[in-house]
Amino acid sequence: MIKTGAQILWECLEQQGVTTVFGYPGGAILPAYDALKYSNIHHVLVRHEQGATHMADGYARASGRVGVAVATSGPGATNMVTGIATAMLDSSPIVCITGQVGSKLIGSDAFQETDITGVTLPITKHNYLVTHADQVARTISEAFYVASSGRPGPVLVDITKDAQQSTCDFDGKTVEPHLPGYRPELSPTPAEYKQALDLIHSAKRPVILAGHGIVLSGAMEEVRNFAERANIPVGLTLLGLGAFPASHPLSLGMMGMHGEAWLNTTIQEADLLIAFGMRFDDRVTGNLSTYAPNAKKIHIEIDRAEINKNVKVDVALAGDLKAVLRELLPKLKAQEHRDWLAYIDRLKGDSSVRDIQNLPDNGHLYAAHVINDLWRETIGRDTVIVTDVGQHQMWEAQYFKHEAPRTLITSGGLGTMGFALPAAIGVKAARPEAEVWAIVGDGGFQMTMCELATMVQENLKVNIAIINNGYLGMVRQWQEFFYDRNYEATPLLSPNFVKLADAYGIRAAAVNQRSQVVPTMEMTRKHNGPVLIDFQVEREDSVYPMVAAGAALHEMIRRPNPLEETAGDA
Ligand SMILES: Cc1cc2nc3c(=O)[nH]c(=O)nc-3n(C[C@H](O)[C@H](O)[C@H](O)COP(=O)(O)OP(=O)(O)OC[C@H]3O[C@@H](n4cnc5c(N)ncnc54)[C@H](O)[C@@H]3O)c2cc1C
Ligand SMILES: Cc1ncc(C[n+]2csc(CCOP(=O)(O)OP(=O)(O)O)c2C)c(N)n1
Ligand SMILES: [Mg+2]
Repeated sequence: MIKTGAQILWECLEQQGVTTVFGYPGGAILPAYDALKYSNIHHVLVRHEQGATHMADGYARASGRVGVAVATSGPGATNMVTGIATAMLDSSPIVCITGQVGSKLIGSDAFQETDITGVTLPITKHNYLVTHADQVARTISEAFYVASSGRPGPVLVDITKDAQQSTCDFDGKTVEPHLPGYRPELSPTPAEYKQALDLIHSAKRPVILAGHGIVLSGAMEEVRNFAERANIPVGLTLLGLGAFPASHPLSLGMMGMHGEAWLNTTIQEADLLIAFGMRFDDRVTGNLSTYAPNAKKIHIEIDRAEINKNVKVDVALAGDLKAVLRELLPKLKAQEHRDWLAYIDRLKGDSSVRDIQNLPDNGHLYAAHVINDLWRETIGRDTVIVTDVGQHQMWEAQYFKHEAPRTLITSGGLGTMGFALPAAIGVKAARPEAEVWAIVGDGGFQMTMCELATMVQENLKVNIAIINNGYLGMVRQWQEFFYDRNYEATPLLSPNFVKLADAYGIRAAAVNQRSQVVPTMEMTRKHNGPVLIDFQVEREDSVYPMVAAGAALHEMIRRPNPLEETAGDA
């Protein structure tokens, strides 16, 4: 049947299982928007194209399906750059579709022309420029395949206006991807498996480093079986949180710059690190020259480029984590590691001392209280937390105990402020049955708060907890520690968030006392629509512990007054 490129586009997206896209129209993508009338796909009108990319990203991270964002050429496409880079750094599968000027105009500085494939080359897994209607079907099929296979990531498809308008014969069948040079399937050799098992069986002080790759691979059960059979404690990266249950006796919490002190020490004293789908980010390792000096290292990783990139390893098992663990598990011997686990328990100390619920209420509201109360309030319910970037993000990682994968969605690698609200909208669109909370700083919220209107227009109940400390808190903390408390450009004026919410028809409340936290959360739950809570917290609190840039992982800055301990850092 003869169809336009624009019609083929939506049909192919439907073939890929797409039901929702996030976008913003404009001249060069108008033929595609016009053809939406033939499609059942739901289009969410965003308020800024960055929001569309974060929504697609949140959608993907919450569901495991590919998220889709649409924009016009020029400024529409360049507004997507931050969201694409965010997805790239965290291996999130999204497909971004942009309109482009007519193919004959390319290179002429035509109205709203930007070389978006050139701009996004280093921040996409792959990108395409489509100039004929007959290229649309194959390109969409390949884009979804590349985005979701191997190490996932963002793919951009730039479609010229004439490619959308012109016609070709389309039989409606899915075109298979044809990418002879792209081989995402890898598997280790029997010798490599044996080397890994030998190291695991001879280790006395092993630790598993659990990363985001566990979630991407769907290997939660295998990781748990592995850890339990070999009795090996598990430390998690920020993006790994939820991949292994926080309440499991072998869980040691988060590692790294703001990770648990006992875990960082454990890693430094280990004789074997077994890395599962994590990439030894600098926030995780601290100073590389002093990182886990006595440990052999095994790295199970799907992207060969990550192996020996930051940390030199003794054995690399290149492949999909779930498949690799399924090979290893039948040969893995049961072990005890009693002394090592007892030693780590002593490092942890008495956890009730650190239990924030046991601290006296000194009249101040700490972000840690808010987050810990939210965790307690939502235990046992299907809850997804989406954070923005900064201190509140780290406190979330420390005080919200994640039991299941895809329950914490956060920008780790790029650390993109403005991520939380739009990503949470994407999460709610993907998982309408879940209770979705955006935990966001007063700074980051103001970067993308225009998306409140998207949330209201779409009738999505996202609960928003603004952790309002009157500062760009994480930067203020660095100024406090490393720049003689010179608080340059970090005190932050904000609008009256309750009135702002009111202007959008969103119910809102301001909270500045601990006793109000739980009742306000209960009100939020009972209310049918979205709720925004402005938590006015202690202004100059800091996240502890902290590994200063360039310091060894075990050299942590600790909270000066343990009585005011708010982090798990006794
Ligand atoms: C303010 C701030 C502070 C931070 N502090 C910390 C901190 O204290 N601690 C911390 O941990 N992080 C911290 N981060 C986050 C940090 O920057 C990294 O984003 C994070 O450590 C990366 O975790 P990851 O390696 O598990 O995930 P990713 O970066 O997503 O890497 C996943 C890895 O898994 C691999 N993979 C993907 N699929 C598979 C598969 N199927 N099989 C096998 N492998 C696969 C990928 O190739 C990749 O190498 C912080 C971020 C910010 C913004
Ligand atoms: C887009 C962007 N710009 C700048 C930064 C640098 N940065 C990291 S954390 C932070 C402060 C965040 O402040 P706020 O949103 O109020 O959160 P808080 O740290 O106070 O919890 C800044 C400016 C960033 N991560 N992203
Ligand atoms: Mg702040």
